[in-house]
Amino acid sequence: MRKSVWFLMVAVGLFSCQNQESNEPVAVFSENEIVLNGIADEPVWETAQWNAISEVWLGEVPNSLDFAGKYKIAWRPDALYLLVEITDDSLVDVYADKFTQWWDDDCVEVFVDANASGGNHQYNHNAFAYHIGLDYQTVDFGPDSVPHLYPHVEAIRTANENTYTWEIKVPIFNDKFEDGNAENLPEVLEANRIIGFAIAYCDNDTSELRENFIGSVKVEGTDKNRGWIDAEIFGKLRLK
Ligand SMILES: [Ca+2]
Ligand SMILES: [Ca+2]
Ligand SMILES: [Ca+2]
Ligand SMILES: [Ca+2]
Repeated sequence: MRKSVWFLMVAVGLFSCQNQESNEPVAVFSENEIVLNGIADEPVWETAQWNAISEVWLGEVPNSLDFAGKYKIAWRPDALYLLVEITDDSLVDVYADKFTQWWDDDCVEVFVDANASGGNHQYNHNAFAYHIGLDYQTVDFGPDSVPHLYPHVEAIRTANENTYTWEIKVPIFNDKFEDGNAENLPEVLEANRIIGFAIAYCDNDTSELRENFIGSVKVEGTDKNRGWIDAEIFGKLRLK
């Protein structure tokens, strides 16, 4: 085997290893408090790596003006912190009522499974699918099969023309969480913990129903809109 061919094979091998790693995002520890202001003004956002939001779960592959998205993750003992950069040509809030077809308005959707158990979470708190609307109200179904607000998820975004930077705080609650109970406490996070995680964007521009739903993880099979029911499709996030 010629040396140059051998070198090429090693290089391709290294490249695909790196790609595999980027499919399983890593959350970087932040020693500093993270101030939610939609600005990457904390040192941790310089060290955390971008991860893609590019897997089509519903609709067609959007062009980069219609939608583009990427995110970084940091953690502190009290929560995960996300920096999400979304390009979207039109922000729409079709359904003013927060509990009417919230998934058909533009929203960032964050999926977390505290113990990475996977499994069904449609009407239980084995995992959460937080739909964070443009008004920052966060909605998911509860065990009573009706939607609830989850104000423990906090978000703020800034705009630079059609590119929006969201900074989001997601405390991690386990399956003992009770809707309406003020005593729920988030888990205290520690290094090397694994959390089931995915993020997606529901993009609507001019339609009655959302036009695209783009996620961070590849979902096998024809029905890719399974994250709101099945935590099995989430990725595995490691706290570094
Ligand atoms: Ca900030
Ligand atoms: Ca769009
Ligand atoms: Ca779980
Ligand atoms: Ca949109």
